[in-house]
Parts: sequence; structure tokens; C-alpha cells
Amino acid sequence: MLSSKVTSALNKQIEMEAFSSQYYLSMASWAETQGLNGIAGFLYKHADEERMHMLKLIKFVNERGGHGIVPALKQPPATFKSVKAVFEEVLKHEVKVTTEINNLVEITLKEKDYTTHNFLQWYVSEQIEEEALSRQIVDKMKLIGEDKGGLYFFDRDLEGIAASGSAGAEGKPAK
Ligand code: OFO
Repeated sequence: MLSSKVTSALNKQIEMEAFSSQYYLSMASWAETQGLNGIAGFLYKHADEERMHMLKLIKFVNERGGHGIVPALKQPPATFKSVKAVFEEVLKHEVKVTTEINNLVEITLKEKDYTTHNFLQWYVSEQIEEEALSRQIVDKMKLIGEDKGGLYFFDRDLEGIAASGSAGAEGKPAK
């Protein structure tokens, strides 16, 4: 049985995962309007994964006698300055999510809720991978700079990753 403190902390995380999904969906839609179909596909996939993270939390809360609350939708930014700005935002957001997951883990320890603590380890590893991947992409964007040809090939790289069904944590941009 979840304590009310853990339930409300998990519900806050549900909201955060839902927002991550919305945010990446908005980035995907913007990228698509720029003709960057590979980047769009990658971000659509990432948005789906964040929704899966939200669902996993809702189900866990409900299984343990709590109530997973579906949050209201906040509107994310609709337009972005550049592809580089998009991925810098992704990285910033992932770092924020990692901090929240760590806070959540700390709450479960204080509440002596070892079952939830154990459940959250999946999110801890997921964040390590997602942060690493975002950082890798930001570094690539720095290398590309203003080079349109570089962006074209980068878009194709990400198209391959999205098509292979491994965007997000499991995906790695091609070398
Ligand atoms: Fe939910 O993993 Fe990223 O934020």
C-alpha cells in the first residue's frame, strides 16, 4: 500500500512524464513542418516513449492501491529557433527529469517504501541513457554548426534510428 506522500510524489511524476511527451510531440510537429522528417520521426518516437513512462507509473500506482491521476495538458512551445535549440531543450529537460526521479527515490527511502524504490530503478537507468543520448546529439549539432549538408545527413541518421524502432533511450545516433 502506498503512503499518501509517495502517491502524490508519483502523481507529480505522472504529470512530468505527460508533459515530456507533449513537449517532444510539439518539437516533432515543428521539425516536420521544416521538412526534417528524420528528426521529426525520432521525436515522435521519443514522445511515445514518454507516454509509456507515464502509463507505467499510472498502472503501478493503481496496482498498489493508489489512484494514478491523469493530468491536464499544458501547452508546450510550438515553434523553435533551430534544430540545435530543440536538442538543447531536450537535454535540459532530461536533466530536470533526472533530478525529479532522484527526489522521488529519496522520498521512497524516507518513507521506507522499498517496493516503489525498486520500481523506480528502471527510471533511474532510463534517465542515464536518455541524458547520454541527448548529450551525444547536442555534441553532434555543435559539430554540424551552420552546415546545411551536415544537417541533411544528420536528419537521415535519425530517420534510420526512428525506422528501426529504437528512438529514445535505446537509440544511438549513427556515427
Ligand atoms: Fe521519461 O524519460 Fe525522458 O524524460
